[in-house]
Amino acid sequence: RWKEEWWENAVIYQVLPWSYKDSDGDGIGDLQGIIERLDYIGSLGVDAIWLTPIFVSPMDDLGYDITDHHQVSPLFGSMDDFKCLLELAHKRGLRVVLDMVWNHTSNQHEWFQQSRQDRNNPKADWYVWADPGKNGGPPNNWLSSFSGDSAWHFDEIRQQYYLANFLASQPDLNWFNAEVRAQVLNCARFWLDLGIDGMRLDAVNFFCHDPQLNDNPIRGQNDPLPHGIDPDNPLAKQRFCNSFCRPETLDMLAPLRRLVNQYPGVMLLGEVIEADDSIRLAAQYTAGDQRLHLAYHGGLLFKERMSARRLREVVGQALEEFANGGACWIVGNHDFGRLHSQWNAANEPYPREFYLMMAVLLLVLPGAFCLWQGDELGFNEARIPEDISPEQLRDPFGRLMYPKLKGRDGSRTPMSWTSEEPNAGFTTGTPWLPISRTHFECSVAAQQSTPDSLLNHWRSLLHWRMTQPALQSGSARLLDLNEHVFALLREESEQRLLCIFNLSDQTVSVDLREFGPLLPVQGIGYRKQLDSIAELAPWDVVLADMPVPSE
Ligand code: TEU
Repeated sequence: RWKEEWWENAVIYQVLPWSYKDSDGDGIGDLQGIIERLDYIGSLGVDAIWLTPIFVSPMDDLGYDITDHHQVSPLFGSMDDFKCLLELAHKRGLRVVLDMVWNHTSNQHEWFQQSRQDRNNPKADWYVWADPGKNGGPPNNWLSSFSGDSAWHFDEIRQQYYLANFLASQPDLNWFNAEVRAQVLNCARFWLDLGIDGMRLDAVNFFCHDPQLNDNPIRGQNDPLPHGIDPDNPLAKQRFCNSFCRPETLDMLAPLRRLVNQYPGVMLLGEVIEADDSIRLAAQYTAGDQRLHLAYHGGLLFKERMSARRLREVVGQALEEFANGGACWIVGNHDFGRLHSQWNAANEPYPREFYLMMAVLLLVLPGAFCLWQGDELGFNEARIPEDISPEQLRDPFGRLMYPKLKGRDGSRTPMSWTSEEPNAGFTTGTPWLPISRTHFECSVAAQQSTPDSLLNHWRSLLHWRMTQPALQSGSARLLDLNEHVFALLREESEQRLLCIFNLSDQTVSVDLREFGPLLPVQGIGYRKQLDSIAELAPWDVVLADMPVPSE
């Protein structure tokens, strides 16, 4: 290995325990199910597993609403199951990252139940409480990211409003309270002592709010709309710089980082999604050595069709903002849909070559990458029937936005293990979300036995990537070869790797003479022969080694 720390260029496989593998027939995946599939995960060639929340919760929001931070939800198994998973993962060289939800708790958490009693109890200040505004309504104009309605909810017992940036049943913790921050450190210490390798910090850019409770600025008619937000969505009307995305949060991460520094090899990964300028904001969370190691951003979550121009903009910005590392890429997850349904607002399907190319492209970008379970199989977004009723949706966000939006269920459906078994081998019971017809065909079993399957392509790329010094720790530079082409030079003292992608459905030719003699890369089945003027078929890839100048 050439890199200093495992996470710098890690591929982190995101596992949703609900949908991975059910071992007991209740229709919901569990920790024993994941244990059964560790060989599969190990065979992919990823560095770590990120488990979405596994803690005790009423499960209003997939477990992002916690009532006990120190216990595993019985829905997924026991603490012993978790310890077993951790040990067996480590045996296979897989690291385990837990999803920590510290922006809010469940309203059923005993902290909130106490906090709401009155204004003087010991936990009175643990959540964000405020008196009604001048008109007797909510204290200000802040909106919930989940409903587009007020983020404030009136509590009848305490006779005050509390802040909830997501569901009403997910009250925001008050990060300005030192006891709350101490509880967070306790929780972190508890899991660190058990030997976990990292923590994903859910909604980390939501931790602090403006203590003055100033209104969010209203977006003017001529202000550019943020990327990926529907103009009809009420959230498009505000800039969320007071209800979240506050600079105060950045300094509050230092004690957590100091704690984590006592556990060598442990990584902190922040979720920093912000509609206006996600890359810039995410980079702030990894700047210096007192914040997070990595942050994932929404740079690649745009809706328009993929193009070389757009990609150059996004990667170019990330190279600048994350000049000292810390970038983590996502192209979809349990919130943002599937790789196979991205960049496709016009609903014109891309050919198979596009996805083969995207796998290479994503794996040569500098920084870490989160691979969402099922994307290695080419899952498309499961179709939610038009006539579905809101009660049939499992995602509370979908229920709140119904019928305009139907939420995130389409990205969260179960893994497909075999093509012939009922429920694709995921469960012997009734799956908690229906398994998409099209997902049966691309099961793990079917693809393992097909040499040129997408799954085998991802696998060989992931293994190849580990052997390429320039991809492990090399610098990255964008090259301007042709308007339809995205090209990147990854450079390290031992290797100079030229990566060229045709981002169009036309054949293009690129002149490679300026790079001198080129060699096809070893260890991956791309082009045995390189011409100095290369013809690239639609969605074609060129990977070439440039000789390293000798000293
Ligand atoms: O997401 C928080 C978040 O910042 C948004 O990405 C949010 O998912 C989006 O606005 C909805 O389209 C995290 C979790 O990833 C998500 O699953 C939880 O629902 C949310 O926090 C609340 O805990």
